[in-house]
Amino acid sequence: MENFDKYKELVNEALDRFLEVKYPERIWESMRYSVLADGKRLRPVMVLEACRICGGNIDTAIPTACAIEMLHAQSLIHDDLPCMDDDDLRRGRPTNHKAFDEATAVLAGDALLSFAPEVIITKTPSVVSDSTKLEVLEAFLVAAGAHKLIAGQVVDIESEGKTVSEETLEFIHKNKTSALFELSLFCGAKIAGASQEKIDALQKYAENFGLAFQIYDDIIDIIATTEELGKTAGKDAKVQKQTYPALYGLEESKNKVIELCKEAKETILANGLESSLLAGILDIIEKRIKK
Ligand code: GRG
Repeated sequence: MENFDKYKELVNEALDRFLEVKYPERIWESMRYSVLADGKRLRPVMVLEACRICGGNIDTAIPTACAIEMLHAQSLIHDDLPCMDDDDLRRGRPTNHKAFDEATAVLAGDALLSFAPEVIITKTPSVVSDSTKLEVLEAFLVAAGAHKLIAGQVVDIESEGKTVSEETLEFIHKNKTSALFELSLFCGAKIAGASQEKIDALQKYAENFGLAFQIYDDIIDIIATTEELGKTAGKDAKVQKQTYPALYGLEESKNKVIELCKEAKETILANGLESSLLAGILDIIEKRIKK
């Protein structure tokens, strides 16, 4: 896919640089362990692509792209803890608390959560105005906290073992999953100085993409192996997690993913946002779901 690998390489190189090991080494090693593990880098790639298609210079968005990947890694470290999902495997290797210990994993997550906005403030080139930086920071903090990510996680935990409505399920997905895609596209577009119209279209894409991606993630939890996933397969059913496939079955879930991908694609096309990358990610999900 055009630009994806190039962006991924730029992000990996910058993450490695920003997360240089300092004293005390153990905390930085633990942060690096999870952030630099082999993830798809979807969120930072979206930051850079939004910046490019809105006419910006992608170099100016790299610190924000890295900060969002750090936030994502933090949410995965904490999500895997024994007090939450209690998972042993993530990104094809032992989870942070298994490789280090629980206290270190909690602290590595906390440290990433405060280091990420620090990176936005200290590493964003000065061609980006302070007011834009402030808007990016506000969006970052709103997404990371009780308004979004944590709200989604709390309702998700409360819902385990219960039958929930479609609205509740969408609330969880919108806040746990779509929120970081919305944040990524918003920040990339803002840094490029995009119009409100383009920002709105990207937000709509992110909302539909996020929901499609989460339902797809829940479908592959059922149909793929642990080896293919790099995390424990079949976990959702085991803990009676409320997911779209659990509530509506595989076929209806696949149809929902296809419908959401179609809507997301139409949104970018209708708003003149030419991106083979944003359209290509949707094609990959659709193709895998139809197999
Ligand atoms: C922000 C303080 C604070 C806490 C976070 C734990 C928590 C609260 C939220 C959980 C968020 C979570 C785990 C959402 C799941 C989203 C999801 C589909 C993750 C998998 O994303 P991929 O497939 O993963 O992009 P890779 O490894 O490829 O990056």
